This record gives sequence, C-alpha cells and structure tokens, in this order.
Amino acid sequence: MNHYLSISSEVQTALREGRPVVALESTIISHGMPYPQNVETALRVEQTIRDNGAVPATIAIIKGKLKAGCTNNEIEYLGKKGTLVTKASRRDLPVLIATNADGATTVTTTMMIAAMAGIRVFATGGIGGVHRGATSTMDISADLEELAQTQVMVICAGAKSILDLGLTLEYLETKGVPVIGYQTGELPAFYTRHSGFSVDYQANSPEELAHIFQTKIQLGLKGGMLVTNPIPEQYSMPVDVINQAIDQAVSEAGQLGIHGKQLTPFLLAKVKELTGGLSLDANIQLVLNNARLAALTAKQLATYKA
Ligand code: PSU
Ligand code: MN
Repeated sequence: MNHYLSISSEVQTALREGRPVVALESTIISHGMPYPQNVETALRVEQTIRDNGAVPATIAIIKGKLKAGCTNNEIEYLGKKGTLVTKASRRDLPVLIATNADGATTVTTTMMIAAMAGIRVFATGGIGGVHRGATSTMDISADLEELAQTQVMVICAGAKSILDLGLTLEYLETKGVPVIGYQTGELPAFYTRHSGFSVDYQANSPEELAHIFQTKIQLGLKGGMLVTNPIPEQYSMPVDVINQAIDQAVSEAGQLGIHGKQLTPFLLAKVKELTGGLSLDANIQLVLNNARLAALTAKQLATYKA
C-alpha cells in the first residue's frame, strides 16, 4: 500500500528527524464547511499547529495518491470542489485509487494514511459513531472500527448528538478504545461541553496524554486512543438551540429515508442551515482548539523517541 503513499517533503523531513507532526482530515474541508470558510479554516488550523511547535500534515486522496501533507493549492482545490470530492472511507479506497480519483478523507482514512506515514497524532472536529436508531438501521461509523485497529491518537471535541452518544461509548468500550477527557471527566458533545456521559479517564496535560499513549504503544496494544477536548466555554452553543436543530435534522432525515454515507453529511448540513453562522463559528473555534492541543501533545510524544 505504501506504493500509493505520497508524503510531502516537509512532513518526511520532520518524521525522519523525530519532530512532531499532526495529521488533519479533509472531509471537514470538502464536506464539513462552506467555501471559502473551509479553506480559510484549514489554513488557520495548519498555522495553529506550526505556532505550537509541530508540522501539519493535511491528508487527502488526490488523483489516486494517498497524500500525507497537502500544499495550499491542494487545500484550495479540495475546498473549492467541496462535496463533488468523494467522501472517502475505508471501503472507498480501492475504487478511488484504481480510478485515479480524488477523495476527502474521513477520520477512518485519515487515521489509516497517518499510520502508514508514521504520524501518531491527529486533530479533527468530531468523529462518526453509532447513529440514533442504530438498533434497527445498523448505522455505525467505520471510524469506530478504525479506532479499534489503528494506532493513532485522535483529538476531537467529542461527538455531535446527531449520534447516540451512549451507544457510541458502549461500542468504543467493546472495541477496547480508551476515551480520555481533556481536563474533563465528561464526554463533550461537540457544540457543547456537556453530554451527561462519563469518559474513562480525565487527563490534565499534554504530557499526560502523551504518556498514556506511549504506554499503550509499548504495551503492544493495537488500536487508537480517543481524546475528547471540550469546546472553549465562550464559543459553546446554548443547549436547547443546538438540540432542537439536531432533533429536527434527525427527523427530516428519517422522513426522507436518507441512509448510508449520505446520512452524516445530510445531518451536518441541516444543523448548520438551522443554526446559521452560530454553529459554523463554534465549529471553527473547536477545531483550532483541538489543533493546539494536538501540537502540544505531539511535541511531548516526540520526546519519547530519543
Ligand atoms: N462528524 C462531525 N463532523 C464531521 C464528520 C463527522 O461532527 O465532519 C465527518 C468526519 O470526517 C467523520 C465522518 O469521519 O464524517 C463520519 O462519517 P460516517 O458517519 O458516514 O462514518
Ligand atoms: Mn454510516
């Protein structure tokens, strides 16, 4: 598979020298935000990672190549083309690569490509999980299976309550994935800091996060680790506003019979439409917040290599 991997020279040099690198996903660019805010945000996220002492590696599939480290032009291309770029999960890789196509990588494929390149820390917004109603639809994101098998630390702001957060935690428990709250004992719900569900453990510093992940690696345990970093208080959204929008989005999706890989993008777009600029602003801020923590944690993790 490495034959299909293309690592940018900056990322390659950083990895060779044992310097910290942070992976970033591209579904958030092509499918997660409107143009041009998506491109602006992606570039700001990269800058935040640099400002905090690490090298960013935006991951995507471009013309059939698995890219670890996109240029600004490639980010602009992915952002402008938007939802015309295929949302690429694990199952999409053979077709996309065989046909020299483009793909926006989800948490799943970003983890896969990061691991292939030797990148151990990945910052994003929210992860996929067990959907509401999954007991009959069986809609469970491939992100959870990837967390079960690929050794990458994923730093997110929790999960949106478009998902069943309780079932998502149960699934992660079954699969042996540590769920660590950053300076909180509660699972954050993306737009809000609270969900009512507990995480496995509260870690209070990047040093501690790195130490736990390093220990996991040394134990030879496969699979990732999920770090949930709550949105900063001043950007968090009123609970009733966001929950009302989510409930309406879930109900409309049900009425329209939307399923499969279209469901998550539909729900995300609907929530955005119903809450306007407020949710986009919150989304941008929490991603920047995760990028900062990921860079600091990658720096700590790099100290173990010596
Ligand atoms: N949840 C969000 N924002 C996102 C996604 C999920 O709050 O951008 C994207 C991520 O790329 C995630 C993917 O990996 O959707 C999950 O899609 P699915 O539920 O179809 O597995
Ligand atoms: Mn799904």
